[in-house]
Amino acid sequence: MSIPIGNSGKTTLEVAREAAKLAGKLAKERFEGEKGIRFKRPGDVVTDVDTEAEALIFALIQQEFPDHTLVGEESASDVRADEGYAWIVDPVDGTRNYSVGLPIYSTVVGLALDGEVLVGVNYDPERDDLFEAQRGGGAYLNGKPIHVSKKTEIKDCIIGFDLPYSDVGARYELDMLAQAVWPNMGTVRSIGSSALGISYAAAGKTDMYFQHRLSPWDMVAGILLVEEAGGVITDRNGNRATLYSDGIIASNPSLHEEFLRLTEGADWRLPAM
Ligand code: 2AM
Ligand code: CA
Repeated sequence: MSIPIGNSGKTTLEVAREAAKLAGKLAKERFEGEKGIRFKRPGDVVTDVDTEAEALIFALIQQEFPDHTLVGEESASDVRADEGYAWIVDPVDGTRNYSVGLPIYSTVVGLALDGEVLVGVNYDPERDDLFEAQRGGGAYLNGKPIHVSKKTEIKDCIIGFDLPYSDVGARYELDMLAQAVWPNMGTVRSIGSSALGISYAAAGKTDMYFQHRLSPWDMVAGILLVEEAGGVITDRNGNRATLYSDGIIASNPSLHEEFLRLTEGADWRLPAM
């Protein structure tokens, strides 16, 4: 699968990295100030910074790859991400954290060809952490290779998850954890940024990450990071993750299998309207 080069001669990975850092730095600069917060629906927040950061990223990508499709949470969310070359952008993942001054958020930039993710970057400006992967080239955090957890039993694990916007989906997650997993597990972390949550599982900092419902821009970097870090990332029923997967489970192969077995038949497998 050929990974394109930009007009200026920069590689796709260089452009993705530059775009994510540019937007992440803007978000960090504006972290303390007035951000213009609005609710799109209950639980789903947007700020002026999200919109401005997305425009910055789009402008940079357009210069380098004028023929490619742009998909973004704030200004191009209805554009298909799985047709041709498509750049998929979340200017601020974890906007709810960002809006209240919790410094746990990141910028996601990825490129897919016909739905197959080729390059994915997730940049956390507060810690200056850069997660990146290119298909077939491994996954990295700040230039060092990362690998999923080597744990083999859920009883020893830190499980990351976040609640979806939907109350029904959130109820399914909480019931599934309480009825099928807890107390034979280590502990949980819900940090409010699914992009960082998946990246931490790719890096083996946590042992697993799940979410009932996500969007292409939440998952684009994570799908590639987990696969390139030796892990498995699927939808709630165990099918290989795509940009339009209904929910996500990311871990190493053996924990992933145990989790699927434990949660077999749980309402969590159902879609939430
Ligand atoms: P956001 O911050 O970009 O809005 C918190 O629940 C995490 O999951 C955040 O990364 C949030 O993205 C994302 N998220 C929650 N519910 C979602 C839904 N129904 N669809 C897409 N993303 C969701
Ligand atoms: Ca977002």
